Amino acid sequence: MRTQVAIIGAGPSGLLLGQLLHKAGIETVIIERQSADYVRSRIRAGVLEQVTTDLLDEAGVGARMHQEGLPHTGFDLLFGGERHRIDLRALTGGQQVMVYGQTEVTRDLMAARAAAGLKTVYEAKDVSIHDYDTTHPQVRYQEDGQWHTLDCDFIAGCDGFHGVCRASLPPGAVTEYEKVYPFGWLGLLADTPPVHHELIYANSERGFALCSQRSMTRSRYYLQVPLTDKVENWSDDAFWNELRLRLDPHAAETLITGPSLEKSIAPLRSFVAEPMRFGRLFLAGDAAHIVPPTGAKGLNLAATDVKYLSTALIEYFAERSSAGIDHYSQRCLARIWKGERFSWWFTSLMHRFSADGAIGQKLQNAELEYLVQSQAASTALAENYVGLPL
Ligand code: RFL
Ligand code: PHB
Repeated sequence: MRTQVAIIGAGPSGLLLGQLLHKAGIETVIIERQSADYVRSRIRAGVLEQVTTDLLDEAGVGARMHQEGLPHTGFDLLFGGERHRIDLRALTGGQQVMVYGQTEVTRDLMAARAAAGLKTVYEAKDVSIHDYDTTHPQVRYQEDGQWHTLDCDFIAGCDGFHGVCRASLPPGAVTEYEKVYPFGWLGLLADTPPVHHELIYANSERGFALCSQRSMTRSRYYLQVPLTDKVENWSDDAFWNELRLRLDPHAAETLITGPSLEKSIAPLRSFVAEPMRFGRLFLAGDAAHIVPPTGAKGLNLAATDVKYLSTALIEYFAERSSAGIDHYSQRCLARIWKGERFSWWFTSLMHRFSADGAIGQKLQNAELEYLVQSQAASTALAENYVGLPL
């Protein structure tokens, strides 16, 4: 089999890249390790920047998002038992974010790919990449017990943090920067109305909590938990009780609880691999970088990588110009590091770090008070949250 761009991974990065390239008449084949149902059922991100929604429109998959997504013009910061609204629209000259689940983005992209009759190999086994430092890269994999070879012009490594592409690079080819945080997020999804019409980011003495949502009838909540915690040790009741204790009295009283549809624990990590291009192999999305979810940046950074990569590949195939390809890594990393910085800063501000002791909490409180009192500080938060310009 032969294609122009072999895409490894059918997460949001791989699917969006496939769609943008298809629109430009470039052939792709996606090779995915998991089943389509498994990919569709992963509960992850919920907040899309304008840059991401524009890109989904450009890919021709924005219709349902505009119908069912919830535009948000602000969110609440809760600390010292009180809530303070961050007015994103007022602070950024009219910008907002869109609350629309990654599950739905994935579903829309998969439907568009199927409708266009584009090839995706699900449940591929033993995927490996070869000769990406030549003009004839190859991908090998097993499907239904048979070995296959996919010849291509380029390989896009959209295979997430635990993927095969970055792991295949020779030692020394890549520099990795990493910070692992001493806690995780326990997430719970429930068919209950959200406690508030906007998100609440809470810094409480008992640890961070986040009240998010997927629709007017579906809520997503998170709790900071020790890395040693196991999801089996958290009954739904224990989750709801702990969440109430981290909220302000009004939110705690009005919180509507119900059985969980999903509960899971995710570790928090900051990670960047440099560079993101190796000959004819490109890394994009979580394959190249991870942010802690506090700033809601992961999927959005993945989308901008894909924007830069699709533009570069379209330019290459249309004009045989490698200018875009040559600048891919540098252009992505400039934006990624700003996303990394914001995500690290917001995580540091909102979570309990037991090692920092009482002085750590006092400093956090002082910064939070400054943040809501100073227009300059609120603006810096707001403009990063809605997303920096491309
Ligand atoms: P993905 O989604 O991990 O997809 C990678 C795909 O590659 C496949 N794969 C392979 N395929 C073939 N061969 C192999 N050897 C393979 N190895 C792996 C995998 O099965 C998978 O299908 O990466 P991608 O596409 O780069 O997308 C990145 C986003 O998923 C991620 O950044 C976000 O979910 C992060 N994130 C958030 N981002 C936001 O922008 N806003 C948010 O509100 C937000 N909230 C979150 C989040 C991530 C979270 N978790 C669980 C880490 C909340 C949470 C809790
Ligand atoms: C989510 O809804 O899953 C979500 C929202 C905001 C974040 C992280 C996750 O910062």
